[in-house]
Amino acid sequence: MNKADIVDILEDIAVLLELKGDNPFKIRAYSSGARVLEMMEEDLGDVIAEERLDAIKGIGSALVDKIKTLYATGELEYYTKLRESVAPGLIEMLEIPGLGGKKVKKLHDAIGVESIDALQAACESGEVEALKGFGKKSAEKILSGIANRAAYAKRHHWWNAREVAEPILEGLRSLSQVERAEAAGSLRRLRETVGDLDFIVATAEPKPVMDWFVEQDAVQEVTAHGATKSSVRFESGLQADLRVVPAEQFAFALHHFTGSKEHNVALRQRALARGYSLSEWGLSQKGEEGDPPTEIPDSITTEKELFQFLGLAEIPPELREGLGEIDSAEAQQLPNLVRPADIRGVFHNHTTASDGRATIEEMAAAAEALGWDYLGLADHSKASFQAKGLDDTRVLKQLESIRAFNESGESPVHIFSGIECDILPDGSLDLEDATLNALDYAVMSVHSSFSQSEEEMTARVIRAIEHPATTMLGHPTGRILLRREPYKIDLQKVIDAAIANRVIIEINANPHRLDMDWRLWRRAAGRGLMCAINPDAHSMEGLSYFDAGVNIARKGWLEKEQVLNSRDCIGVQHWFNQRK
Ligand code: DGT
Ligand code: CA
Ligand code: CA
Ligand code: ZN
Repeated sequence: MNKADIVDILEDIAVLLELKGDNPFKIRAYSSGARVLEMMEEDLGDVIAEERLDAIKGIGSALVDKIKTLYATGELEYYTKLRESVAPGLIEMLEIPGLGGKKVKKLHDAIGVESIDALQAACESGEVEALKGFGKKSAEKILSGIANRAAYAKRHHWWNAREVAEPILEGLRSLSQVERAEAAGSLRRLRETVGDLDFIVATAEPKPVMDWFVEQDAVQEVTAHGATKSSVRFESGLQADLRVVPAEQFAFALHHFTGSKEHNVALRQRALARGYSLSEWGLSQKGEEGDPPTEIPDSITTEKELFQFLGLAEIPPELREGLGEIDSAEAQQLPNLVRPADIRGVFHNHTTASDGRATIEEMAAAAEALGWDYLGLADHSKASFQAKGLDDTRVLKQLESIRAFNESGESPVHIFSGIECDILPDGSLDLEDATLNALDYAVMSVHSSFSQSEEEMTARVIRAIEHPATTMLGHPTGRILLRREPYKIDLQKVIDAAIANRVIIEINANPHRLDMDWRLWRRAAGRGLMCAINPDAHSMEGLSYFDAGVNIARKGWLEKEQVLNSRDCIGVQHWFNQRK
């Protein structure tokens, strides 16, 4: 078992012990042991092999054997037994944002709740707010946490959904009976989260295709197994629908089940206005008097032909949200969307200097493998102490290392030296001006005091944007998809300030963030806001998240010119210099 998973288990043990009301010193031993292990720079395998784990400060003797066992076997009886000794309902309650082990135990001891439903009832009846240490506000917070959890549980991050979808699509395409197969729905529209997967297959022999689909190894439950539609559920809770159609209906079915509903409604209206009715089965004449409509061609086999028949340019799936794409397609003014191949480097990434897992050299090698010209490194600043953020001295030391690396000529990838500098609660910056000025660029981000009022947060971020050293604003709402709501902030004012100060806003491409949201980009970029797509990579593999960021840029109607990452090294340097 790898180190990160072991850290998770040690943290779990601490929470479970809290739930049981165990000795606080013992609990702390696990949670701080987890911290120490997480921060350990050496390879865990080496440390274990050389019998040096006991010598590491902060890893107590009770933990040493457990870490070794987990590393060697991936299992730990103590942990399994501990989990079994706690009511599953209590463990589930921990998923409610804001509820930790201590609070759940208090609630359990005081009013005996052992499930989320019971807790919800106790909040609604006023029992929780009457408890010492809780009050009306926390009862309300628990209720909204329960509501969010229910809504979140139904959806999945696009990145994970795609990982499930890809092998299914390959499997379908490899069946001899399958003529065409595509994934449709929100996955194809590149939405940030996906409710369920939708597959469309063209075949003359549905049965073996349906059988294959419901018999896949990963299927946990078959919820429908019909002649034209089947549905299954995987272990993660993600569900998938498969619809099978004859080849001549494929383009219509693919279009219909790609959606969105809003887009479909608009396209159907357009068809009606021209004398046709459009459905997932095909096009037919309405049979009303008036001008006889144009003959329907013998076959429409692609979406492009369908759009053309209705007088439109082909609308890429990611623009099909009913947000004006049909008007643009009619005027032949759809954007020429930025593509993954346009990306020549990314800017917001971490190394082992703060909380990343790879060195400058390793990150550069990963960027080279992606074919990039440059890579921006932006480690955390000191206020992010839990991420080992850098103080001024360490920033300047890293700058020296990056210079030396560039000068060594050992890599074709140019490293831009940056920083992800904390925006402090009052909007001032976490590093000296002289330090920030010495760097190529600076990403400013909020990592603390998330519960400020909207006025405070907006003023805080705008103050940072107005600082002359600011190049980019990082993850502007702090949201974690399906886990943490955005903090309160007036993004329109932030966008105005960014445009006025020529500050870039990033699309944080981490699949759990995708922040700033795609819904805001079209208008903002139209008004002159520059975008940067940043994977916020904490490892070599993390760089590949840039893809998810390109998706969001495309959903936001962005063209290459509106994305700094499409410029070459000189173009980027030029932008940075201009800001200074
Ligand atoms: P999801 O699964 O919630 O992430 O979102 P979608 O868009 O994948 O929605 P889903 O799976 O319910 O249905 C796939 C597509 O089928 C949807 O985008 C549009 C089409 N569709 C489904 N129900 C309706 C409907 O009632 N009216 C229309 N016009 N289209 C529908
Ligand atoms: Ca779907
Ligand atoms: Ca569906
Ligand atoms: Zn950050």
